[in-house]
Amino acid sequence: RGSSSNSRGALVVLEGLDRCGKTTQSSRLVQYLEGLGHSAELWRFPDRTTSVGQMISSYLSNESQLDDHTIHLLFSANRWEKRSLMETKLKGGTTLILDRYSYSGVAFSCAKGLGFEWCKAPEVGLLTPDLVLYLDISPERAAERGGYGCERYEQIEFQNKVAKCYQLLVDSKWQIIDACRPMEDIEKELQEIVLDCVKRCQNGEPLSHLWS
Ligand code: Z5A
Repeated sequence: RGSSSNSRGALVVLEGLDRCGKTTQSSRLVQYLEGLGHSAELWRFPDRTTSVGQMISSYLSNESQLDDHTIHLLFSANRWEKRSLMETKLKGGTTLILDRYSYSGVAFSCAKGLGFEWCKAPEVGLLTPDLVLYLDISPERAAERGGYGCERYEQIEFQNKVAKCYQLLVDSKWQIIDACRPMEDIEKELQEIVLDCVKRCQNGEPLSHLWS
């Protein structure tokens, strides 16, 4: 419970295709952890509140056009501008639940045809998550959920390519979650996995950097 002076918070990332349920589940996870007395915050990328984030937001809503490489680097810059605060929060004992992170950056740009290694390069040196929860759903099932189709990237064919690129990023920190089940079932499964991770981090598991 809570955090002692030498324990740190966990860095937990939720990833997946559009409408897989990341936002729903990440806010429920924060509520759950806070209910247990842990310090926890929900962060999302892109963070549309910064000036870089506003450029990204206008690109995503098709109000502006940018070269694919340029927007890729802006997404990355948007993570770099939060990096030191992220480290401070984690070292201060706060668990961060992230709605998207570097994996989205690589998967979405790679799906457009940019090189896999080129896409990874600007992420090198950011903090490595302790856990990546991939909410697995087909683009067809996701499209049946509310609000699909308003932003750039929200097309089934493109989302299929993104899913394939995500598979190239899977490593030992990942857990693949069946996201087609009722919200409450997914919620329960995530609670167990995340609590276990929070405890490991409290016990001193060191922070590391992408992608080394
Ligand atoms: N992008 C990028 O290219 N490069 C980067 O570096 C980053 C991102 C960080 C914006 O992301 C776009 O930016 C995104 C990737 C790209 N493009 N796409 N696609 P975003 O996170 O702002 O937007 P989003 O992916 O479209 O997220 P979303 O719309 O907020 O979806 P979600 O968070 O996964 O799902 P949700 O809001 O929790 O749920 C969607 C709906 O489904 C909602 O009505 C829920 O009530 C419902 N739902 C949720 N769970 C369930 C279950 N289990 N059953 C039934 N219905 C459910």
